[in-house]
Amino acid sequence: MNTLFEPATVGMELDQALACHLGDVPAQASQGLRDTLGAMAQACARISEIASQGVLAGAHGLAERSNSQGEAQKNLDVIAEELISMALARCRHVAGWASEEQEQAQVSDDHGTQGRYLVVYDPLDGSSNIEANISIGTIFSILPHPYRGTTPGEMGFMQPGHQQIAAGYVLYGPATLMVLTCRRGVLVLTLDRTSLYGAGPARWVVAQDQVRIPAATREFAINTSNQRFWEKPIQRYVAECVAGDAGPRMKDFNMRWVASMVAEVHRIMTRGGVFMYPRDSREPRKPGRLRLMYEAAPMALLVEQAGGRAVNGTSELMDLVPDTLHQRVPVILGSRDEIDRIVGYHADPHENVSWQLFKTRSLFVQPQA
Ligand code: AFP
Repeated sequence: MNTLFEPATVGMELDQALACHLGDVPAQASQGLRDTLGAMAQACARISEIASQGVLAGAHGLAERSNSQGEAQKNLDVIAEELISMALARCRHVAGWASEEQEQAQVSDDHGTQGRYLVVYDPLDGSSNIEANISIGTIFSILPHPYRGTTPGEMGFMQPGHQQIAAGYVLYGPATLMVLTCRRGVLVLTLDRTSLYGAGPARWVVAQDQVRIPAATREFAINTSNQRFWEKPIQRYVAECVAGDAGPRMKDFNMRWVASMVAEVHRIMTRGGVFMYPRDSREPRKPGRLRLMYEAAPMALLVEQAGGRAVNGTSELMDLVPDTLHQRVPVILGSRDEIDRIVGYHADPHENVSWQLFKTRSLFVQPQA
């Protein structure tokens, strides 16, 4: 993990570390955000406990229903959704929430008008990996309730990523980690699993603070089985990486694809890299696979807070104003130098003529003797 220095919060528990990060925020607002993040943290600790029990906790297999997107739900999707929505319903600072698993936004029965925050989340990202025992995660975003005193309608959720007050993910891997930001740098906390079996709340302990993503990298992540459907700038960028030191980049690259966005982003947080789920021509009306509000935007805030960049190819992801809760977008994020290059390719007015040159004249491949 790239940290600039060993900050004072390392070794602190979640609420104490948040108090440090939010030292400049008025106490009432600070306490509201701390309580809300604390509620999310406790729900995710429970998800971790169940996920780590696998079939023994009924966490595998398909549920007998589909989500609002018509996607088959896994048992753990349903369990995670119920744990998080119940935790948010009990939190007096949360006016409403929206989930990948629910078509409509939910309004809190008790705090719908006075709650400060709206929470948007993907309760379990990477579900196709559950039975394969590959890392999965939860992604969440905290927005201001724009019309306090009234109950939040769906329009209240339609805020660009720049409006986020906080964002985070929980990675259920060999260790369970929570990575979050309140716009004052990126914290990494480790779940102390021994606390799950005590009488008190789960303990999250700061392992790193002020994480920095290296600007340069030689590692990229994309599902290359979709290569023939990509737009030219992505085809060019990936082909140049694959060409390695024999191609225009004149250096070799490494590729990864876990099919779990949370795991990919966390690898980037630890050593840099590029993650791409670009638009492709399979379904021209579908601008991408990933959701703006509860996947792209929270990850964009985290990546940018750690010094990286997050775009859709031509615009910063956090500038995009959602039209609908479940809107999809292309996602390209990670080490800033590489994202800058990819944005440059998208802006290339000559349709990548230089790349065509490499392909046809093999400038970098020595002719066979
Ligand atoms: P699931 O939650 O359906 O497994 O999707 C995970 C995801 O949204 C994201 O976490 C991955 O990066 C991406 O989809 C993987 O998509 P492919 O299966 O098309 O590679």
